[in-house]
Amino acid sequence: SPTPPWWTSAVVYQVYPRSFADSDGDGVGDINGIRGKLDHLADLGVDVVWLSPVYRSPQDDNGYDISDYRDVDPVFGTLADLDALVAEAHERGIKVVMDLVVNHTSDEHPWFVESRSSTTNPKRDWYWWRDPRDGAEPTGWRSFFSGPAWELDETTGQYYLHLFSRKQPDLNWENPEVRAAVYEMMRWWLDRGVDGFRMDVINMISKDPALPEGTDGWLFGPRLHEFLAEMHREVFAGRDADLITVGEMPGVTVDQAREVTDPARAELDMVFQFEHVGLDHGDSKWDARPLRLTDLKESFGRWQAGLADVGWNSLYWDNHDQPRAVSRFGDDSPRYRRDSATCLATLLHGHRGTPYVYQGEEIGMANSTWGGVRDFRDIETLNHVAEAVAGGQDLDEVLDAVRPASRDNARTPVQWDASAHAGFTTGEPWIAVNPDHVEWNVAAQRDDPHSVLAHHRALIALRHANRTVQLGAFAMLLPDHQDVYAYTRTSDDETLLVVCNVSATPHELAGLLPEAVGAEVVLSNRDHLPDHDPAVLGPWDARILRLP
Ligand code: TEU
Repeated sequence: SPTPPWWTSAVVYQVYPRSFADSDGDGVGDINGIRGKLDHLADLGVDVVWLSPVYRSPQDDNGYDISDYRDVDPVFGTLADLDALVAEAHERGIKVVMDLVVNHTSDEHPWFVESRSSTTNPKRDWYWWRDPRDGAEPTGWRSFFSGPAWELDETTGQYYLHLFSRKQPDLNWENPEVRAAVYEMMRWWLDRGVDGFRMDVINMISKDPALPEGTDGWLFGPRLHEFLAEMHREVFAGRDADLITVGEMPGVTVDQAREVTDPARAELDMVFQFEHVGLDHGDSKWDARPLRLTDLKESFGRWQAGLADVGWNSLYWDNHDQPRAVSRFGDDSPRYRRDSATCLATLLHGHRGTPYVYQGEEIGMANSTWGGVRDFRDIETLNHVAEAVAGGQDLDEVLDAVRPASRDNARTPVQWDASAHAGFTTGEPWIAVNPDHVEWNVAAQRDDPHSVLAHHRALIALRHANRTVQLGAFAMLLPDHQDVYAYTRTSDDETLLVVCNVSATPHELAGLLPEAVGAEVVLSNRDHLPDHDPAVLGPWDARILRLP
């Protein structure tokens, strides 16, 4: 069989630059701050760093609103700083992936400034402009960040489309000039030495020009595959063996993901799907409900099976949009925080696919404590609170729903040490540091062989070393068990059994998985503890075993 792509044995680490490390004391993380922490990433063993956007931006959505694709925002540094970061990462064998946000630009991007200037401007058609319908918005589409997805521009009397904030107008990919400009910009970055792209909401770039109501109008639109294949030809052809491309795709189905990641179609290497992060809430992300482990198994199991022969999975719990997994799916109380963080990590990293570690996840960073509205920074959160309160909801009830779900939980500064502001900045941080940093920080875990950090190091090393973890076939076990998540990975050489107790209730191993009793332990999160009993899965016990 042909050599598998390098990213089948790789682990990616996501940096959210604003919250990673601040080198100049302005309270906002920056590129030189990242340069200063590359040894932490090398020590962890990751192969790739994905940088959330550092391009020039008014920062309405923390950089996901770009006003210049070919420059670095001064708050993060300079293009020269970025070149140095890429060179220093490469010296350590770490690749660098840029965030590519091309579903929309900032409204301050020169393309949009021109486009809005008149109905006859040559760039008018670069965005989605429409006349009012019955004196109001052209469609009933809603913005992800509350309110209608259309904004009236007084100058010309037309509406423009923004699926996200009104400062993030959607580009019109129907226009070939738009596509050519994007591809040229992508080639420019690859020529500069970057190693690929994480593509923001890339399954929204094709809209149906008839603008039908509902998600059919803009999600997985009629020309998506055509655009991705064209991008591959125009940007990646001939150089894709060394690159990694991952498309962020809210709402993507297994079948769609298999098509997009089928190597024969030459579109993308892998996608981020959203099913598992939708299992613990209702239609709205603010409507929390408990996760049923059986739902998680049904979902992950279906993705593993669906992409077993064609395509590839990406694996993640955390990113800059999601609350912290240890608080959400684990137990962040002092008693179980370490064990549940290492258990969740083991569960995820044992699957077939490319694991993504989000900054702070490697030390078990948790959701923060939030008081009132003034503590939050995130536009999605703030717009939701404003809309809900304007609609008559009680502020305290709205805040109760927002605290565990806000994206800001992922955006508190990385906790490097126990000092003031966690060693993140010498200035005033742009968002408050989680008070738990005095106990939960990188310095406290670096030399502790049983820390969450050490456990991540071990999981990453195992993926690098073990062909079965990389490519072995996946089979789910115990699909109906409420607490224990178990599966095998099988290659020609061996069968590994991954067994995780996703609860604080102990379970006898012999009754559940007799083959596990006495099997060789490849990796365990609790076997150093005095109360450890090999025959019993303790609270949040997680093991990777080699079956005889
Ligand atoms: O997010 C895509 C997206 O659909 C978000 O609305 C996400 O589902 C939501 O934040 C979950 O609460 C991407 C980026 O990751 C996000 O940070 C940006 O705000 C968004 O696109 C617009 O660029």
